[in-house]
Amino acid sequence: MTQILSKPHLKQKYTKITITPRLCYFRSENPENQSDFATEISYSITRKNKFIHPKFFYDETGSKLFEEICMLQEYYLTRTELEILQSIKLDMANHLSGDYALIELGSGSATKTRTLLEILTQKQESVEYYPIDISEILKESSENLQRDYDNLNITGIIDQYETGLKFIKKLNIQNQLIVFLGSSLGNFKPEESMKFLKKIRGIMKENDLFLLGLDLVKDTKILEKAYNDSKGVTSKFNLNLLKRINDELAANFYLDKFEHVALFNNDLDKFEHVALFNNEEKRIEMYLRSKEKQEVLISGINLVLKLEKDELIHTEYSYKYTVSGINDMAEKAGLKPVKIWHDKNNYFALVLFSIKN
Ligand code: AVJ
Repeated sequence: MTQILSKPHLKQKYTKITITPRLCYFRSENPENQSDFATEISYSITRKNKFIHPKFFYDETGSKLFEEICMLQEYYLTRTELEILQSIKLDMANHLSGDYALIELGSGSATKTRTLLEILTQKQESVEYYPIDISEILKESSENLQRDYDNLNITGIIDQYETGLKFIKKLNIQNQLIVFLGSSLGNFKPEESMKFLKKIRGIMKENDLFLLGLDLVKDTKILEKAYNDSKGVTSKFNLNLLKRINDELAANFYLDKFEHVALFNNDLDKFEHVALFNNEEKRIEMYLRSKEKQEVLISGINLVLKLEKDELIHTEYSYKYTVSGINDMAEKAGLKPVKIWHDKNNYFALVLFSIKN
């Protein structure tokens, strides 16, 4: 999960693409590219503890699989967060005095965003919306949104979060409502989350608000089911990382879940999805397990990868939170919790912060 090979310090250049007078994008000229993928994979997969960074889940196939995960019965997160958002509309509106611009980190398909846009577009004469997302999915969802709200102006930023935030800071927007939903913060380790929250704190001014969606600690069985669904979508989402390496780095990871992958003489799939809750660390841990001792040729990076039987490749952490943990985190990041909402089962929380002064 180390970030050492990403380069957030590099000066970013952006290309502006104007679609309509109310819709434009800025695309970073320095996004995640092929050589980054190759460089990061050749580093991370040759460590003693092999890993693949979770940001690589979201190619086109992976993004679609994630959308599918969000609709699964076992994956309560998306549904529950949406339920909370719908139930707090009035309350939320009362926290917004004056006009606000909406800034969203990781907007994805923007389904949940609609609940917030409904509040803002009804209250305000016009609304400025700045979605930041690394995925080009942003274009599709933004076009749909601008069709549905005629007093909405969208400036999309296609970039990684950290550089996207720097871009926003330069715009010096008054009254920002920053949102980071879906418990995406959970992908970061505690020290990385703290850095990230401080970055968000760093772009906030007096009246600004920050809405954060976090998954809460709960019964282990419920948590583990959410990441081991009966339809096997999460398994496919996880294995898609190896398919990407096969396709993009010319490797021969054998996966029978993806029938069209070129095969040798195997008649078994040699990797399996593993997800379990680590109670000490309060996180779901995802891995790909090598079902047998094997060697995988990754021609694109000139590597023969040796794997032992049952060896694990780590692919994701998904941290779960407690209310007291959230309060501690906020305190350290210089954020003041204004309000915490949750669903009736206490599965998920939405936290509204202002800056602490
Ligand atoms: C998008 C990071 C919030 O951790 O629940 C879903 C990703 N991984 N199923 C999560 C994910 C497996 C998801 N986040």
